Amino acid sequence: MTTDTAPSLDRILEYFELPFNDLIFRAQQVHRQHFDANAVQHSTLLSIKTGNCPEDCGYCAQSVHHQSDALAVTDLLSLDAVRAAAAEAKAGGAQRFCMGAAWRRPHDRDIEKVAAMIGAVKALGMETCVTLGMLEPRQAERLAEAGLDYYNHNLDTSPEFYGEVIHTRRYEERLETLEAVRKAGIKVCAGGILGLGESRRDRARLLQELAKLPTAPESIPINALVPIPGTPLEHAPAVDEIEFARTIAVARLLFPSSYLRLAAGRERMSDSLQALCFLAGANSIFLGERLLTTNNAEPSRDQQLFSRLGLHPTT
Ligand code: SAM
Ligand code: DTB
Ligand code: SF4
Repeated sequence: MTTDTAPSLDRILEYFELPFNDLIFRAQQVHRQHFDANAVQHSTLLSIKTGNCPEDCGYCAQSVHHQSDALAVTDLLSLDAVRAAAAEAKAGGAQRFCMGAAWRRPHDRDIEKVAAMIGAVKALGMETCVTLGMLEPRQAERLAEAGLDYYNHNLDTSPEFYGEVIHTRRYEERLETLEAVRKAGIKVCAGGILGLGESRRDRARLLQELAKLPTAPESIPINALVPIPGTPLEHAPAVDEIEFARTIAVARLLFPSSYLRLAAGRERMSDSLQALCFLAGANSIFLGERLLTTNNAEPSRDQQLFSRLGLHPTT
């Protein structure tokens, strides 16, 4: 989808307002035209540098501005530690290994260390993704040279609601990093979080902003807020489950050939809600015990769920 053909906000809201059965049916039709409807892509996350982040994202355990007691702050992990975690993730069935660092923007010396990690993970035969905060164009080019497959950088919410949640950077800066990543030839992973206290209109605007990118992100994570004690959003109410599934279905209609990841928040979701999200067009998840600082859905529970639903990993 290009900027010229990006749907209007009214059109997106019309999708949201469709009778639920019609919306899910349409999303499922589009999904089947572009994907094996029973295949789910598996990624595993590792926090390679945890905590002490100067940004103040209201949802995040890792900001220096919040007091999340349970957080185990670390420096950048060693290459050996990353290689071992990636090998374990591969043995657990992950196709892609995603490494996250709590930086506002990396130093060039960090980029060199992460480039070595990318090389080590690729040598295991896995796809790589990193999320390191804002990037300069030359840093994106260096990561591309190292063989990086995906860069994750989320818009998180609508431009209008953004300032309610994050005060230390601008929406435009997120868009600039996405542009640098795209220009460097790295695939884009960009999505958002539901449950920040945003309205349906904000959810529609987030999807519209993603659709306005010159090329649609290949991967779109939809996170459900994991409320973290000590953060400003610790008491934010969960999004209604039907609204959550609607958002996935609308995303499927707008991004027919992108992978839609049911990302953070699955630990608190019922199996039925996850099944509904797969029906609505979600076809990617994080697999493994941990996300970055919080627990993921239990691997054994995931196995049972996939078996009950007849889902198999993407080949
Ligand atoms: N520091 C980098 C950045 O923000 O771009 C990379 C890591 S950051 C933790 C990656 C993404 O995780 C955020 O953009 C946000 O969408 C998601 N995230 C962080 N904390 C979350 C939470 N408590 N619940 C759900 N998603 C969360
Ligand atoms: C994304 O959209 N979700 C992941 C990944 N990109 C880096 C992060 C989820 C973090 C959940 C909260 C935590 O574990 O700290
Ligand atoms: Fe830092 Fe990323 Fe957390 Fe924001 S989401 S506080 S940038 S680690």
